[in-house]
Amino acid sequence: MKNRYECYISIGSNMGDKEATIRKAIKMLAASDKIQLESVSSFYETPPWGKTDQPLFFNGALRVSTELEPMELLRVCQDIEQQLGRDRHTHWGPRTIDLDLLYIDGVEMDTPELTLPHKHMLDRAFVLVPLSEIAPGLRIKGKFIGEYLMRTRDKDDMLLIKRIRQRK
Ligand code: A4P
Ligand code: MG
Repeated sequence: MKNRYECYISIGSNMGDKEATIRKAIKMLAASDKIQLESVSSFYETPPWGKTDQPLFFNGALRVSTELEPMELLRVCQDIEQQLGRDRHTHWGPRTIDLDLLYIDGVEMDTPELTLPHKHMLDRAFVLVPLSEIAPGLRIKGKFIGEYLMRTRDKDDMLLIKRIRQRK
């Protein structure tokens, strides 16, 4: 039998109709017969991190279960980004949609194409706040998500937009 992976994915947008694009991306992921959508966090409006002279983002987090290998899942995410008009130009710059793989249970890797756990996830409130909603018990490098979250600076500037779906 094939391996199944439990994967956490971060989703973000700061161009166009952010909420509609995020919803569309989630639908597209869930439409794959190899990917089961298990949980979706609330969406948050978040101040831009890294490159600060750009519009506010919408961010959320997802949990999926899949038989796809990590690189295959990344390709599916990149495909969805492209179909939704993602243009890769500025590093950390504005984007219609961004799907990042955060964490895959039991997988650690560090290649230019894919680093797991995601190398900036533990410093970013826009990742940790939605993730802590859907994975309060998740431990990364020996610590709970909430412990990393307490150390981030930008967590109080995040605004909850709406709960879009209850956890299963
Ligand atoms: N890559 C390596 N590891 C991963 C991974 N775990 N998940 C490679 C996804 N991709 C991974 O990504 C660049 C390369 O990273 C890809 O070729 C992939 O193979 P990209 O999406 O093409 O480019 P990018 O997103 O501009 O760069 P990067 O470094 O991924 O930026 P981030 O980290 O995604 O940051 N502020 C707020 N509030 N909310 C945001 O969502 N996002 C960013 C972008 C900056 N500031 C933000 C937000
Ligand atoms: Mg990215």
